[in-house]
Amino acid sequence: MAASQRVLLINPTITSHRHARFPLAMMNLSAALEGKYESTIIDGNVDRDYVSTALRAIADGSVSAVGVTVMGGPQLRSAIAVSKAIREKLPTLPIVWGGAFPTVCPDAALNAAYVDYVVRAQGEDTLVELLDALTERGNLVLESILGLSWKLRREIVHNKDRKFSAASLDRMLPYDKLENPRQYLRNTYLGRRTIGYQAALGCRFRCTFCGVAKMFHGKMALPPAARLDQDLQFMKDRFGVDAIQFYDHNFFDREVDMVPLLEVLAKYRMPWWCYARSDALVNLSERSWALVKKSRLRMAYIGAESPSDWLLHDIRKGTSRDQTLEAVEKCRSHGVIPELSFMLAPPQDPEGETEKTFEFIRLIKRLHPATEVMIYIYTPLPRRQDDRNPASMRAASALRDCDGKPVVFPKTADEWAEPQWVDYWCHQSAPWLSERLRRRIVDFTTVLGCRYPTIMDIRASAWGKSALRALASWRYRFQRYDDPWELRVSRKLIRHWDPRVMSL
Ligand code: B12
Ligand code: SF4
Repeated sequence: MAASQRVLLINPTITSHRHARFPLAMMNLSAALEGKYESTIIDGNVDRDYVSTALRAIADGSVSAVGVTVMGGPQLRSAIAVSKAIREKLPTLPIVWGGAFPTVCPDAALNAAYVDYVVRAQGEDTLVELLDALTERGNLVLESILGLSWKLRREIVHNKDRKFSAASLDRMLPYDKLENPRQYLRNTYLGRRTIGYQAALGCRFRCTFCGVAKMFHGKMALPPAARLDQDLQFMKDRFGVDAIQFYDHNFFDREVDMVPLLEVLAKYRMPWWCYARSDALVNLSERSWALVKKSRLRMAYIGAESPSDWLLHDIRKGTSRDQTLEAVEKCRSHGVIPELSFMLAPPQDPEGETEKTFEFIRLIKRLHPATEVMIYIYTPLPRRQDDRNPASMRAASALRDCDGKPVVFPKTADEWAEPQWVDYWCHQSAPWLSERLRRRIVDFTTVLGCRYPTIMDIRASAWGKSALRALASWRYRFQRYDDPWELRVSRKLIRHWDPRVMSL
């Protein structure tokens, strides 16, 4: 592959144009390729005909490899569609998958005729080395590329993991590679021109259920304050950005390291949103809370997960029920909206834990009604086929479906794209969830969402939200959640959003 040849980087459709944010994975990869390989980005969130665009781009033979970013769930389907189309048109063109799905399920990804290489976890260095090996630049051979999974005569080979790297914190993102970067700025409840941005990399925790832990293995790096300052100034001057959604896996790290970043944010005073842990917020000093307030943090997404300390311990979350309550109180007293996410119906006691969580949510709503609540089903990550760790093997073999049969996870990308597994990946369903319980959770979520319409939905009118609230109040008060058909209909009429699917 000559330097003039191109790598096509594709972000398959995952959300509507209205909710599209910068395709950060592709932008980071493109920045890493700079000076070594040319790259073109196709974003299926803004280009709804991205498959045809990709086929046109490869037609003249100048593209030497295609990189596709893949999150499990709906994006897997779009990734399959574009990869199949490319394979059909140019069967010898190498197709590389990377991102959350292939990192967790490299075997399933490679068990597809339209995927040649899987890059696990951080992709920058692995992709460059893979391209070097494919073009026979230097002496690199596939066996030596860390973080790569590939096929050797139909056998899947997983090379060793690559070590965590903070190198991308030194690179500016190539906004000019995108067609009209301004189309990614969104009117949200945070601001008129909200941007999706990642400051820090990774997370130092290793919660067993979380894909981030599989990607970073407990490693994390914060950007220098000067870098954050430079980026915010750039985004403000260039795009007129007035609000930020931080896509950092976990924004609040050790307080001493956070203070310089909070000082930068306090300088810009743009409303912001981020992921946070309850223990970090609870332990923050009053001085730092003052900075948080000054910087205009509007909402913090906190993985509360469960009110049961045994489950929090089981999933190695490292936080407790009391810390969740304390974090809610801290947020309330400092003018920050806590957005709590919960994982219902764990396989150990789906019904009991679900009812307990409903009660806990009701308690929190009494303490701080503005708290936002995100309800998911607990869906543990599938075990990698070569993972022989006794604890993960035990946990996997303990999973049973509603009929008591062992849960068998899909072995191919196509199987993962089937509706029940898309739902699994999106935390909407699980094999041990009975239809009755699934219905009850959906009904509770509907009643709760109507009784307390989300502030993130700026499309529904104020009167529409008030009507929903009034309509849902008796059901919520008397806990009559079953079959709230009138709320379902009203919700549709009012065109109320589901932030779990859309993001802000
Ligand atoms: C933004 C985002 C979204 C957006 C999508 C973007 C948009 N609005 O335009 C939306 C809101 C639609 C979304 C949806 C979902 N998301 Co999401 N999302 C994220 C988030 C916050 C940021 C992703 C990002 O841009 N990261 C920054 C880039 C630079 O990192 P990256 O993507 O990991 O890329 C690096 C590597 O993975 C690799 N790489 C990635 N792609 C490729 C491709 C190639 C070729 C190579 C070589 C390498 C490579 O190299 C990159 C640079 O190092 C992440 C959390 C996070 N901070 O990553 C969750 C996250 C990826 N989402 C996740 C999930 C589960 C989902 C959902 C499937 C379910 C859910 N309920 O959240 C839904 C699907 C909903 C639906 N449509 O029905 C999980 C994945 C976990 C897992 N088990 O795999 C994450 C990690 C959140 C979490 N902590 O659980 N999401
Ligand atoms: S703290 Fe959050 S991001 Fe980090 S491993 Fe746990 S759940 Fe994942």
